[in-house]
Amino acid sequence: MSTAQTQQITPELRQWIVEQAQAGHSAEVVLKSMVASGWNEDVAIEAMEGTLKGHLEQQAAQQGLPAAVPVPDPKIDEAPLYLDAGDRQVCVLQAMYQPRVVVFGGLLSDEECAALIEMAAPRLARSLTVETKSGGEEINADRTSNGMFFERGENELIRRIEARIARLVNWPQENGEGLQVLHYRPGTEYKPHYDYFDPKEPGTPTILKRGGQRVGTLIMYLAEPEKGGATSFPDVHLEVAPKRGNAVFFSYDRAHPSTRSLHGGTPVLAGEKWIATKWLRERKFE
Ligand code: PD2
Ligand code: ZN
Repeated sequence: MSTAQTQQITPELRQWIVEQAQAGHSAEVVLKSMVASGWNEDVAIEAMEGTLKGHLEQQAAQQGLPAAVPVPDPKIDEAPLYLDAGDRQVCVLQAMYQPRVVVFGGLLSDEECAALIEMAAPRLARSLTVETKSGGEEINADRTSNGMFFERGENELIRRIEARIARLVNWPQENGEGLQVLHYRPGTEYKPHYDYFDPKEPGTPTILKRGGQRVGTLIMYLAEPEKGGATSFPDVHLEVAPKRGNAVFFSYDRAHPSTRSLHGGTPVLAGEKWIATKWLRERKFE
């Protein structure tokens, strides 16, 4: 029998791991000290991950936070420069852990961006947001862009992009809402908001019947404004430039501000901004 199979993760070990974290020791230091005292590295990593995750979840529940759920997650733990998205290699330009934000380069080709805009343009209308009081839709003064939704799998291009996204963020295609295209003229913006549905609003249970909560967002830039129009994350003072073909992905594992997933589209100051947004749900969206 190997060492990894014989070493047991006991309650005492879990307690010790929590104490080390509470004392401010980094995961690296704790791992080194476990390995130095004879723990197999894989067992030590498993013990630390499982223990700390469980501990954080327990604390969150004590504070009355909604339970954390699995989220889409690009596989970037080994810091690859490119990810295989099936029919395209996509560049990983930037990553942040809290909030989980990943910026991709070259997710769409210039031709794909142009084709999406051309197909969406005749179908644009003033953007609506889901009205959480009733579960219906309303015009929202915080969102001054024009927009439209494609049906999921509506045509060959949409199917190709949806398959690429599913592979990139490791999330089933069927959990995605239809792709939404938004057009911002100078002066228009999308004020900071959360993409998850507020559990306190009376219309939310109705919305959640169709696929559960939103757990991730991918914003793809189709046309770049000359000035302004970044996607901002005010809690962490991050701004992502709206560069054509690039995209910003972020996830939120509970419907709560502690995810620091507050984000907005800053006002376009010159030129026009076009984006396509893919919102990802917990379960099949139908
Ligand atoms: O256009 C953006 O940058 C933006 C900002 C915030 C888009 C969205 N939210 C969205 O589509 O959810
Ligand atoms: Zn948003």
